[in-house]
Amino acid sequence: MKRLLTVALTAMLILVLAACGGKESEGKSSNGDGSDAGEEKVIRAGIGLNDKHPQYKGLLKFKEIVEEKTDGSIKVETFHSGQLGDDRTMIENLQINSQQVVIPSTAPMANFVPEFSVFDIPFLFPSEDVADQVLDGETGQKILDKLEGQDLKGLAYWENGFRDLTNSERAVSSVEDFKGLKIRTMENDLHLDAFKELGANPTPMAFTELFTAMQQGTVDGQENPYATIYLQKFYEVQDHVSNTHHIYSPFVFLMSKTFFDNLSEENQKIVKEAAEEAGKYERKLNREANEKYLKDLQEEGMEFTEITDEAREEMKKKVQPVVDEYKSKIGEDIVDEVYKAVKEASK
Ligand code: TK8
Repeated sequence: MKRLLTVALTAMLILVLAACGGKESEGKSSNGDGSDAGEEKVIRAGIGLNDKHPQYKGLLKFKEIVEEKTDGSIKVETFHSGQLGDDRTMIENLQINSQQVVIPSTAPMANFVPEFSVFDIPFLFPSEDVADQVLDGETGQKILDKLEGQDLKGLAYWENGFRDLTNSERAVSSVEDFKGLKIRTMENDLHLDAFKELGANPTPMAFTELFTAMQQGTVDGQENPYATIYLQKFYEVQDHVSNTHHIYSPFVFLMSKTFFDNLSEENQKIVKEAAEEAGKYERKLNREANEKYLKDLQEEGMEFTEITDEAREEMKKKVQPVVDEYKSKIGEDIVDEVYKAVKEASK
């Protein structure tokens, strides 16, 4: 019932937004030759995290660069904390151009472009540096190009970061400790199956519902980088944190393809470069944040449990059957290509 109501409300909202968006673009339509000179355009940009998070600071940087370089002919309106919807809803908003920018984790993207799930392979990236090289290189670009078939334009990769487990039940130091834990996962089948394989009892859920679910005990735990755990105040409802580092989660900077295609070539270049530059800034802030916040989480009363290399190796072995199973679903070629790029970048 609740779900039906949510679906109905979302549909209504999309209709209303589409109606407004329609009017707006009529008034500001391009000249038909791809040139948008002299017209003011508005980018509605939304993210899931709050305004304290490096993701939002990065978005403000994008706004600053775009507005400056286009002399204000492109305005960027920013929305945080899922004000425009959860990741999946916002991606759908882009497809109908009722919203122009979103920066989701790559995990829910797999529901649109299966190849994105390659980044959901546990323990794929050994370090942030290797992730940067693969994502910013040819392989990363190849995967971004797949978005065009979904009316989306991928402009750059940003960083969510290495994900760590928190819960309110017990200290987790080994595979055995996952047993029966009710863990929220992102809306992604590989994540769901990997946590099942570890013995947990996972539930996929939008990020916007997570805090309440933990507060009410619908789930025992979740996994996200320290920056998110701290800045979203998850320590208020979670007691334990372990440095599982089980997945490196990229963000992907998406633009509505309809909107992008209607920009002049010059403005296309400006938004692309702004997304990349703001992304570098966001990655830097994010890395500083992730370094700092584990200590702050402990100061807020969370108990930290160290995962040894052996325990992490055991987790990796345990989920290997899931990885093997998904290889063909994701596409053998792309999986092999990413493994090769990781190896190359790790040298
Ligand atoms: C924010 C999400 C979030 C992600 C998740 O929109 O869902 O857990 O890590 O940060 O993209």
